[in-house]
Amino acid sequence: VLEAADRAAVRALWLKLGSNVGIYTTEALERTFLAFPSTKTYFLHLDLSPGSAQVRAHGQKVADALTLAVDHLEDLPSALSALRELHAHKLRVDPVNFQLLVHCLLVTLARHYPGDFSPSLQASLNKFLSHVISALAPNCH
Ligand code: ZNH
Repeated sequence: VLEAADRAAVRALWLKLGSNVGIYTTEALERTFLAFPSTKTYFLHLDLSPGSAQVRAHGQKVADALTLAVDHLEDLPSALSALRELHAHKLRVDPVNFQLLVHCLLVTLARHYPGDFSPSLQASLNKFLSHVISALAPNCH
């Protein structure tokens, strides 16, 4: 479970992001595809060219899932259970890829919110995102 200070830091950042979560998640996806090209193999059926509307639409879905997670910090495994099912059994995403996306999301947020991105915010976000990806990974619960 995340500590109260971590939860408060994540909620405060999410309030600040507001409706821009999708924009930053999309940038994080684009960075992931560029920096770690092997991640693209899961998305060969999508148009991955720069500025792609399909990547933007997928980015918005991932963003909405992250916002759902922020709204359920006390119980991520059950909030994300359907998505765990999807990623583990249907999409069969190798969990190492989750770390790559998280890395790119942190870089993206640090770039857009340099004044907020203290080491302690980084630590809280990293804990939050680690909980999210462990709730998405197979054999959690
Ligand atoms: Zn994932 C999908 C979330 C990561 C791959 N995803 C998806 C969705 C969501 C998500 C929400 C949608 C679903 C429906 O529609 O129902 N993811 C997510 C999150 C994360 C992720 C939250 C983290 C954090 N994924 C991921 C990764 C990968 C993936 C890392 C690889 C690389 N996903 C995927 C795919 C899909 C998805 C492939 C499908 C797409 C389409 O559209 O087809």
